[in-house]
Amino acid sequence: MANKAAKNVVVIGTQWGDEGKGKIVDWLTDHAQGVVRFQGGHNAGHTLVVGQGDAQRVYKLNLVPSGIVRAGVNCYIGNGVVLDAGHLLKEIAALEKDGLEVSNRLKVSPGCPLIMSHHVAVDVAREAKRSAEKKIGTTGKGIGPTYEDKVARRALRVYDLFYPERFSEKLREVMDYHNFVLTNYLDAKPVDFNQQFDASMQQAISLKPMIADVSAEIYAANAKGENLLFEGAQGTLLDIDHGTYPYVTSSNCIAGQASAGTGVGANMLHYVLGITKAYTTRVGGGPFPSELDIETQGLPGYQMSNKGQEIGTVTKRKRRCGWFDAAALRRSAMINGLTGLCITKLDVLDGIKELNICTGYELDGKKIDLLPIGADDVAGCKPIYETVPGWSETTFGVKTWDGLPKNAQNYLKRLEALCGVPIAIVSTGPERDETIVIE
Ligand code: 2SA
Ligand code: MG
Repeated sequence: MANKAAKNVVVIGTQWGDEGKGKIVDWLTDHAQGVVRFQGGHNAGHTLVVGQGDAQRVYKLNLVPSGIVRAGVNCYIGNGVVLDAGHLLKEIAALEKDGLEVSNRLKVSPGCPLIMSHHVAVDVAREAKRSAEKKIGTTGKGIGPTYEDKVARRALRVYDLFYPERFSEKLREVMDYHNFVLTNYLDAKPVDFNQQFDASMQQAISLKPMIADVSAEIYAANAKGENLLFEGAQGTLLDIDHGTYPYVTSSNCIAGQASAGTGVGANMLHYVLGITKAYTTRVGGGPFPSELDIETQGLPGYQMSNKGQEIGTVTKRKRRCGWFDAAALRRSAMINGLTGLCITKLDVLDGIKELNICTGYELDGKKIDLLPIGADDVAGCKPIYETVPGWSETTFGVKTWDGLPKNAQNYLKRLEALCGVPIAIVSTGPERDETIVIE
């Protein structure tokens, strides 16, 4: 039986990603002994700002869980993550160069499917072939094709790396298949078997000490009373099943995946914290009902884009921006079973005279108050807005609820009421102490 004293939190993005999960995971890690990734891959970009003044450090993480920047915290990569071993080793080397201890605190599941050169080639070639309006806008990291191989039961997984003969045989078979697709359907060049095989065998040597039965390890850690944080990547509306399909990523990004993507029972997930930006952003293609113009100076969308520094951490693409969408949040609250919300980047809205909140949509002549399923219906949604007054004071770095301007408090209370989930935390800046906890 898991120790009842342990309190585990699943940190989930409730929108289209980039809600500021990394900072909150880092902040919560003060009370945790382990941080676990359970889906996605190095398409994720989590930015952490630690310390002040000259001592300030900014860490950008893709695969390594955010807990790594706290000394003594164990980090785990669960089976639900698709692993680019070369990328992981580079990320570890860069963090270790920065003075962090990584390899002795990071454990990787042998069950992770491996991202390899053929997956990247297929991802990029497919995107290139799609017409402008059909582009998913993937990060080009090979995420989709690797999850496809997993589901098709032909993926090479981390444990295969340690059996060279078997690895070679499987790799040849799977590469033949992908090279056929690349050259016959995607007008692209084939990838080289020897190059991938040699690289994988090299990576295996460095990875070996980090391989562990993550499911058993975190179960044991929890039994000792250690608190765990399950760190989501991307966001609910990018979930392969529940998101704006097909404009989604290829993993389940919702809270329940923390169980399947690590191998722990759902009863070990005690609290689901939904990280929610005070407005909405999306990077890549797909429908976005409350989207705004981000290019015209002086307009709210421009402010969100520029003040919010809304640029993809991985791909450096400009993120699309728009008003807060409460109807999308309601969907998100439902499918994640959110216990509480953490609102981030409130300060980005400082100075906007009037704020719109999308409370529902008009779809095919009917009014609805819940984001519909699938991209086609979402694309047909005309947002219905409620307008509330903004505030002129700065909320940046405010550390108490009472320190927030009245209209900012009202805005937050309105979001809470519309989404039906209590706000537990408000983040007012990237640093650890720029955080309001609501009792
Ligand atoms: P993929 O590469 O197959 O997962 O892309 C499919 C869609 O998922 C979106 N996606 C993301 N959206 C927001 N943030 C992500 N991480 C990076 C970041 C993205 C970046 O932190 O900024 O740098 O561009 C992320 N990863 C995947 C992607 O845009 C596609 O719409
Ligand atoms: Mg991100």
